[in-house]
Order: sequence, then structure tokens, then C-alpha cells
Amino acid sequence: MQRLYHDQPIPEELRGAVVALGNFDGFHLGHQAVVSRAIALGFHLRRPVIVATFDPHPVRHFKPDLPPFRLTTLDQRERLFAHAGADAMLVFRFGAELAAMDAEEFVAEVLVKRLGAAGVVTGDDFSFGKGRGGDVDLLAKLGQRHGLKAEAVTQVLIDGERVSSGRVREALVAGDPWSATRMLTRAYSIEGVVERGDGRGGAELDCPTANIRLGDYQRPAYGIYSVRVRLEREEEYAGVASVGIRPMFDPPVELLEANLFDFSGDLYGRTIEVGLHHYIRPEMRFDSMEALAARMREDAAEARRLLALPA
Ligand code: RBF
Ligand code: MG
Repeated sequence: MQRLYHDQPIPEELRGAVVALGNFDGFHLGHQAVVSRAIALGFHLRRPVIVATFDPHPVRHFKPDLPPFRLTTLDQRERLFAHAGADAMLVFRFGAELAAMDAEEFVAEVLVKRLGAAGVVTGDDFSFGKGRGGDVDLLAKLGQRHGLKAEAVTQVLIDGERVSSGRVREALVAGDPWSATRMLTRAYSIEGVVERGDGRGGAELDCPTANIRLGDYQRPAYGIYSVRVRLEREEEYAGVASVGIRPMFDPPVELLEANLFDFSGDLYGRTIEVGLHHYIRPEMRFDSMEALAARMREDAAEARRLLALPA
């Protein structure tokens, strides 16, 4: 799949595409509905399909001090869009220039002139342009003026409520990864490069862990989770992980530490993607390392049970 940038020329074969327009962080059910419709329309019109995304997130531009809130990295989004059947990902590098562009200019300059788009598909709550001045009605109106077909896809509901990135974040913060999984249609997954830790997990606790940083990801509730870990986007291992600051140790360091079941090998420097499946318990302080080690063994047994693995 090709990765395009809004301020760079786009290859000839991708001009005249149908564009799914939005942020698509998380690529939850609602996002998937928008992209599916864009793909159907692209098929019908015999046009390529481009899925847009923003990086950095516009909210980051306006509120730089906000705590991390991303549900996916750009690399993860690219894989999800490719898997859905898109031909290319278009990255809007959001900064002062885009923030200052009003809705009419965005349609005329970006969608029509630069992309030559044949169609644009959004969610029905989409807003765009300076001060979020444009909505789907304006997009349809401006589109008509330029011969650009604009469609807005209805929200997807789960349990009578709209699926949204905000609702996924709330579930994660509440220690309810299963609700996040239902909305995302996959486990919330944190990807990173394995760092060298203190080696204590393997040496003292009989539980070697692969450690990654949480980067820009939305922090889920700190605690212990059953997980599935993909190595280099290929093999997958079940496991148990702790996410948090490790209150047993000083100084606190925020990490995701995953123990992979039935795996032995060196993971340092390798990319892993850790899917959070079940929340087991919060992080705690124990009176001794033995007590922590004993509890970690129980956590591993519990994770095996939750993931329906043989003991
Ligand atoms: N650290 C804590 O300070 N408190 C905990 O409750 C805790 N639980 C853990 C449970 C599991 C399953 C794993 C893999 C790690 C846990 N840790 C916890 C982190 C542990 O202290 C760390 O992996 C080792 O010290 C190695 O750095
Ligand atoms: Mg470790």
C-alpha cells in the first residue's frame, strides 16, 4: 500500500480516487463502515480508494499538553487500511497551514485540485476546515459545485450507543478491554520495540518479560492483562503482561512488560504488538519479591484460563 502526504504531489494512477475522509484513529466499527462504503463506491466507479488520516492528530496541534490519547500508530493504521482493501493512505500532516484553511478552500484546493477526487465518504458527524466550520451538508453542497460525489455514513451503534474513539478510550481507562475489543473488532494493541530492562524478571522472578514504552498510546487502566503478542507481525504467542509503573520498584518507570507463554529467545530490538484481552487485577506492592513472584505465577495461570489455553 502506498503512503501519500497531503502536501506532496500524488501519483497519477491515484488521481480521481474515492477518498474516505476522517481521522480513523482506532479504526473502530464506525470507521470501518465509512471505509467499506468508500471501497464499494470505488468499485462501482472503477476508481482507486484512498483512506485519509491525520498525523499529528489535530487535537494535538490545538492542545499540545494533552496526555497521550492515540489508539493506533500510523504504521498500525496503514496495515488496518490495507487489510480493509484500500489502495493508499493519505496522511494530513496537521499544522498551522491546515488549521488556517477554511472548508471551501479545503474542498477546492485539496480534494478537487490536488487529489482530483471523484467521491468523498465521511461519517455523518464529520466536520472540517478552519474552526471546524464545515459539516457534511456543506461538503455535499461544495462537492456538487465541483462534480465531487459526497456521502455520509450513519453512525454504528453498539448497545444503543454510538461507537466512537472516545468511547473506546473510556472502556480502556475503565479496565474493560473487552468492550474496547467489541468496538475495535480486535484487541487494543500496543506496538513497540523491545527495550533492555533490568533483567530482574528472568533472573529473580522466573518470569522474563519483553518491555516496551507506551509512547503516544492512550493509557489503559494500569494493571495485569492477558495478552496475545505478535512478533515482527508474524508469529503470535499468548501471554500475560503488566502495564503501569511497577509500584514494587523505585523509581517508578512506566512500561508494558509482557511474558510470552512457551517462548524462549531474545526479543531485544524486535518489534512486538501486544493485544490486551482481559484485565486481571491492578498493580500492587507486595511484602517481598517471593510474594510478587507467587502472584505473577497465579496471574499467568489466570491468563491461560481466560485465553482458554491448556494449563
Ligand atoms: N510489578 C509491581 O510492582 N507490582 C505488581 O503487581 C506487578 N505484577 C506483575 C504481574 C505480571 C504478570 C508481570 C509480568 C509483571 C508484574 N510486575 C509487577 C512487574 C515486575 O515487577 C517486573 O516485570 C519485574 O520486576 C521485571 O522488571
Ligand atoms: Mg523485562
